[in-house]
This record gives sequence, structure tokens and C-alpha cells, in this order.
Amino acid sequence: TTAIPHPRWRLPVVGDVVGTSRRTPVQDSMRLGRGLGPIFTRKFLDLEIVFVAGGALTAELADETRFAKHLAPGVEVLRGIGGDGLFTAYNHEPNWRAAHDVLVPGFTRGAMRGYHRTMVEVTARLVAKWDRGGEVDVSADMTTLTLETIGRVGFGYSFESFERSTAHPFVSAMLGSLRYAQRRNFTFPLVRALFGGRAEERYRRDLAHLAEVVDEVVRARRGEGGGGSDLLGLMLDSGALDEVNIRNQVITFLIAGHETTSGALSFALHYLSRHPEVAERARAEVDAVWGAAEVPEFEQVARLRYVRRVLDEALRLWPTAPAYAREARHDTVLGGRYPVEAGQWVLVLLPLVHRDPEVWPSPESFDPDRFAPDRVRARPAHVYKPFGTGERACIGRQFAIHEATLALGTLLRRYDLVASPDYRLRVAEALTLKPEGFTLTPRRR
Ligand code: MNH
Repeated sequence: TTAIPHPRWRLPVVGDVVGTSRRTPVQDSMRLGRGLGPIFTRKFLDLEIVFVAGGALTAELADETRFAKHLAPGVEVLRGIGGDGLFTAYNHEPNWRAAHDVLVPGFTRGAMRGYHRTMVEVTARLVAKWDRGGEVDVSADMTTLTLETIGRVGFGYSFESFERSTAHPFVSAMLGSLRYAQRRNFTFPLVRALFGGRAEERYRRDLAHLAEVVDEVVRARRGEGGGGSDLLGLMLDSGALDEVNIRNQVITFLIAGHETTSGALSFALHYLSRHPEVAERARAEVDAVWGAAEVPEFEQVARLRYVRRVLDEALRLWPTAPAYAREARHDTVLGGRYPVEAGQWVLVLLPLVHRDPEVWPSPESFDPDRFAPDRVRARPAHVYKPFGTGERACIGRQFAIHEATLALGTLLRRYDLVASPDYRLRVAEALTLKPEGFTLTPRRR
């Protein structure tokens, strides 16, 4: 067995906090972890977290006979919002399997085919906005697009976000509660008890508002006699899920179903604006595959192979759900030399895993051709994990890929994507990663 390395400036009591900020925990860990190899630890007060940063160890952790999902502290705090919804459910909760089985049919290829038309309609709203001209805030517009898409496609509910000048109250409540839950992770209980009263009260109000809106959507659907082939219809018709669980799933899907896809689209647009030769090739593909069609057919989206590689490569460099945790099912040894006891967990830090020089030549460069089929086949399995791993991996993966490829194809075909030449990528961290302050001035081709 071998000791696991840690950052050089480990202070007594507080731990590895030198040069770190609570606003950028992921990027701090990337910086501290570089040069420490495929596994390292960070210590915060009395909590020491093991980070995995290499491809080979990530592949080992994907072995479901030895490891399972663990709710890391940053995810566990979201139980207050998502409860026993799919993302925050414990492995042992029977509602996880029950809801998973009910919802899987909502994510098949056939289901995606059924969602395609609505996705096209929502994308058209974005286009109408961009057609009005001027500079656009990319992350904000992508968030509007993806939230509106999951609302309408999943639950038949429109936030009418493209028609509003201020955020929908549901969106404010959602963001407010997320911010509170995450911040609570970093404040001391005593400080919270003394000064946290108003924030706590606001949190309760936000949660109550979320529940109220969701209950209204459910009531409306029941009033129409239930049914429908979307996610809500599947849950109501199954009879397998209780009221509270359905509410937790709706909130979970509205959050998990938009934040990450929004960031992925924003990073992809950033890299497209920085690599004109890539944008040119992607656009040529869209022109060839979509031809003169006003809007693409379902099959024409999956045929955008190169656009898809742009998305894959953006998610390699900036996996927008940047970490997931794995716990040992029984005592085991990781990498042949690090003992892990049953129940002990480690955090897979994807931005470093996806830059492991043993796996990815020139890891910092943006090169969609890394995802050409022959190069994918030449790589070991389980070293690229933007959607997590195993039975708790992302259920919405195909949904996100269809939605994002459709949006990128549509935008590439219609606009030249002109970014300010002096913008340098800044990554904002909340629940997920997003480019901060990134704007484009789309010009009609
Ligand atoms: Mn998604 C789980 C990443 C889009 C709904 N998602 C996960 C996990 C990752 C992830 C990583 C595993 C987390 C863990 O192990 O703790 N998800 C993404 C990314 C995108 C994404 C990078 C877009 C890009 N996710 C979506 C969309 C939806 C969705 C779109 C819904 C429509 N994701 C989920 C749900 C889970 C999940 C639900 C939890 C699944 C489970 O545990 O059963």
C-alpha cells in the first residue's frame, strides 16, 4: 500500500485551503491536483476527500461489482430539494428502482422521436430571439432554451421564458433554493444558527413554491384525464409512484434536465467561435445533411456526426457535471495499491480524468476528431464519463444529445458565430459548470 499524495501547503486544522475560493471548488481542485498524479486527497477541516484524476482508476471504479454510486456531500445537500427523486435517491431506496423502471421508456429512441417536434419548436423561439440581432448572453440563452425544452417535452408545461423580460417565479425559486443548499455546505453550523434565519426562511418559501407549481401541473394533467406519452404521463399512469415521489421527480428533471445541457451547449459554442476551421466543417456537414429542409427530420439530427464530436469534445474539456462519487461495495484495493474499505468513497474529478495525458495526447487542445470512430476504438473503455457510470448513470443522455445537436446544427446553419476577440474563457461554478460572461453577436449567413 502507498500513501496518497496531497497538496503541498496543508495547514493544521483547516487543511488544503491555500489559494482556494468557495466559488471555484472544481477549478481549485484541478489546479491543486495537477502534478499530484491519478489520485490525491484534499482536506477541509476534519473531512479528507480522495480525488481520482486518472483514466485507469476511473475505469476501475466503473466496475459495478466492486463500486456503486455514492451521494457526495455536495449532492446530499440537494436531498432537501430533490428528495428521493432519481438523482438524489440512495441506492437502497426502493423508489429508485420503481421510478427508474417507470421512466426508462421515456428515454428510448422512440420516445426521442416523439419529442423531436417540440424540441424544434423551442429551438425556433431561440432563433426568433437571435434574429432580432445584437449581442447575446450565450449561457443565459442556452439556459432558457433547455429549461423550456424539458418543461414542454417532459411535462407539457411552458415557462414562456422567451416571452418574459424577468425570470419566471419558478425559476427564481429553483435557483434560490439551489444556491442556498449549496452555500450551506460551506458555512459553519454556528454561523448558520446565528445569522441564517432569513435565508432559511426564504429557502422554505422557495421549496413551497416549487411544490405548489408542480402540484398545479399535475392537477391540470389529472383534470385532462391523466395520460400522455411524456414523463409526467408515464409517472401518473404507472400507479407505481406516490404523490410526493412524483413531485420530487418533476423537480429533479426540471433541474437535472436543463443545467448541464445548457452548459454543454455554451462551451461548444465557445469552442466553435474560437476554431473557425471546426465551425466551417461542422456547418458544411449541416448543409449537406439537412439540405434545403426548413427544419430537420428526427433522423437528420443523429446524422450530424461531426457536430456530435464537437459536443463530445466540449464535454471532455468541460464536463458540465464535473464530478461523481463512487463507494466500495466491500473492502478492496484500488490501482493495486490503495486499500479502500467497504462504504468508503472517492470523488471522480472529470475535468482532470478527461485530461489524463496517458489517455489523451495534447490533452488541453480542442480537437473533435478525437471522437472519430477509429480513435474511440483505440482508447480503453470507461475513460470518458461526462454522463457518469453504471446503473446510476445519466438517464437523460440521449435526450441531451438530441437536443444539443439539434440546437448546434440550427445555429450553425443560420448564423456566423462572432465572439469578442478579447474574451478569455472564465468558468463559473454552481451546481454545474458554465462559461461566464461569454457573448456572441450572431450574424445571419
Ligand atoms: Mn444527467 C444523472 C450528467 C443531461 C437527468 N447526469 C447524471 C449523472 C451525470 C449526468 C454525470 C450521474 C451523477 C452521479 O453519478 O452522481 N446529465 C449530465 C450531463 C448532461 C445531462 C453532462 C447534459 C449534457 N440529465 C440530463 C438531462 C436529463 C438528465 C437532459 C433529463 C431529461 N441525470 C438525470 C437524472 C440523473 C442524471 C434523472 C440521475 C439518474 C439516476 O441516478 O437514476
